[in-house]
Amino acid sequence: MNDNWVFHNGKSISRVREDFPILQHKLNLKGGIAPVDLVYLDTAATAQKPLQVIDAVNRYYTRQNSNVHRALHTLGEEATAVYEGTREKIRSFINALHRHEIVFTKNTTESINLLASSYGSSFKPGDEVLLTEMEHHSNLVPWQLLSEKTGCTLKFIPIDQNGELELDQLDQLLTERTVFVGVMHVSNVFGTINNIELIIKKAHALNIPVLIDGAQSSPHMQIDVQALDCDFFAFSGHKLYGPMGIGVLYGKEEYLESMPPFMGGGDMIRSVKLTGSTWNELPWKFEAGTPNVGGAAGLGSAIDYINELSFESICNYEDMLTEYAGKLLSGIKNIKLYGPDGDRAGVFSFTHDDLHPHDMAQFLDRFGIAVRAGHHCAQPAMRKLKVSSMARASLAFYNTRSEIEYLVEKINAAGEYFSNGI
Ligand code: 7TS
Repeated sequence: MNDNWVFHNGKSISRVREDFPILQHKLNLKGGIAPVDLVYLDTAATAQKPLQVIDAVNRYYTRQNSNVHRALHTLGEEATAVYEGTREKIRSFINALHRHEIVFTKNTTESINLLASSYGSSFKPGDEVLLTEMEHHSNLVPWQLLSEKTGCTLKFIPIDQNGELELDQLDQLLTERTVFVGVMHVSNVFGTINNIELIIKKAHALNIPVLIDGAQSSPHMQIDVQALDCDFFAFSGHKLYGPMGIGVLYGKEEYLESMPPFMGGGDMIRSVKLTGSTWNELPWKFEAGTPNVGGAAGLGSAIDYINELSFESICNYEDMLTEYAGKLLSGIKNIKLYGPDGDRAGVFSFTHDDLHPHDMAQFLDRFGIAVRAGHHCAQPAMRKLKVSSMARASLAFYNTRSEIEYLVEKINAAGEYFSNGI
């Protein structure tokens, strides 16, 4: 056991864990079992929040709450500064060229719906949208809805049994009919890190814009949208240690400028007559109605928190944890671990020969271990692998090697418990 990692700012892993109140909290289980420590291994679903984020939301509602962009009073100016300040933090965090290329949404799902409804509104029958078979439903269903509306066709880069993209098919799949490419950066099922650089390069050679779904990559990898040269990048604040209800769509200025509004209402207009309206400039053209300013306050604080620990330091620690977890989990008898053999993210989906993933998740829960079980909102990928459900452990920098050892111990115990015919 070696849990003595120290982050860039001198904080040890145990000190970092103290920043997360929920990790200090005992879990009250059903059935009269004594309260247990939480072992949170479900960060791919949502990340826990440090006190700094919770405090920022609290501070916003206790001292700064006001509507943005419209009040001339002090509080209104302060709330606007908080909201727009977070936009700048995000710009810098993903290295976008302009602040107005950062559009606030509710989450990754809304970012992709915005894009499909707005950018996709000009698609015609015969146009092709290229996705992959591993997409989360949120980067699939909005395009299916668009296809029903516009008659465009959806095509898919296939996946193999390791949950990796068959990129040798890319040249055939990208055609003169392809008008858009959307691909996830990191798989929330397999932990695959997709070669998006290659996909972007090949799509751009044919002048096709590319969306990267960064829901699972943005919290665990340094993102540089200019270096990637992606045209759109979507992610969720709640997976980035921020509050729920705030997300981001990054888009290159030239594309966002050309796109019609997603929703109509207050703040997104320049002038309104009964007979028609004109639109506000970027990014507000896409932000109709009162936004989630408290969420922005929390997300800004989450980015400050990450920067204080240093993203590089976080990534190094998570890489070490991921390698350790991969080694231990792949050594467990009777489980099948999905995903690539080599480089991967800290997302480990598995099935057990003797018990259903839901039984596995419920068994682990009795020991305070939170893992997800199910189809992980990626039913086509599961179907391709002929699996209806998987259990999934996912990591973050607040996890420890001893937690992984505990998980492995209890997976083994679950196997024994169920193979004894109980
Ligand atoms: N894209 C990917 C790759 C995801 O993993 C998720 C959520 C989404 C999009 C949607 O994010 P949202 O914030 O809009 O809901 N993934 C998961 C998961 O794996 N378990 O719960 C949510």
